[in-house]
Amino acid sequence: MTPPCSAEHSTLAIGLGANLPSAAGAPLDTLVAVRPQLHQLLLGWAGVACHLCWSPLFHTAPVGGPPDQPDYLNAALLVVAPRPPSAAKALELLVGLHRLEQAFGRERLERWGPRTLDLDLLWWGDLRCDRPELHLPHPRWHERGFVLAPLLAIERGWGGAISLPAGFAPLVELLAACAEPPPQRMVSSSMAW
Ligand code: PH2
Ligand code: MG
Ligand code: MG
Repeated sequence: MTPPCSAEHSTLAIGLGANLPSAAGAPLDTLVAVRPQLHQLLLGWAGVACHLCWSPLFHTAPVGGPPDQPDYLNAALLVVAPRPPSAAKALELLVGLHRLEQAFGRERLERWGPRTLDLDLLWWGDLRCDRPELHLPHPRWHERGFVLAPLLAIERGWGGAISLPAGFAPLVELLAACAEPPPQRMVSSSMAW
């Protein structure tokens, strides 16, 4: 498969996470259920078919938040988006991501607390956005194993470097610098979870 970088396309990354049951079931059921809905959201948002690359699922130890929260399931999604990145379009997508989180019972009670579903916009090309509701690139994406390990799995599936925003080290170096315990790939989940 071709790595997603060309003059007409920009790469957008989304992080997915869950560590509480939702109406859909356990975190695995939530992520399986949200996947086609997220696909639909992105098709509508882009206005044309866009190429999606899903990572495998990873079991990850919680980072931050209350000490007793359950482990997470995390994944990442790369979208080869046909438009030039813009803050207005990014904010439009953020609204859609928040709607999906709410549809799966997301409650915002405490920072980094447990959640039924978290959908984070990580970056969109080199777009910078510094608004209270959206910071791009996401300020911590590059130091979190639960984000980096899924992205690296996508990269390895391609066999070529995925295009990161300017100024970041390669994924493999970023992951090696992480202090967290290494995320464990879910053995039963293929790329088609
Ligand atoms: N999300 C957080 C805080 N801590 N830890 C793990 N393992 N996975 C997450 O998705 C996660 C977290 C805030 O969004
Ligand atoms: Mg998050
Ligand atoms: Mg979030």
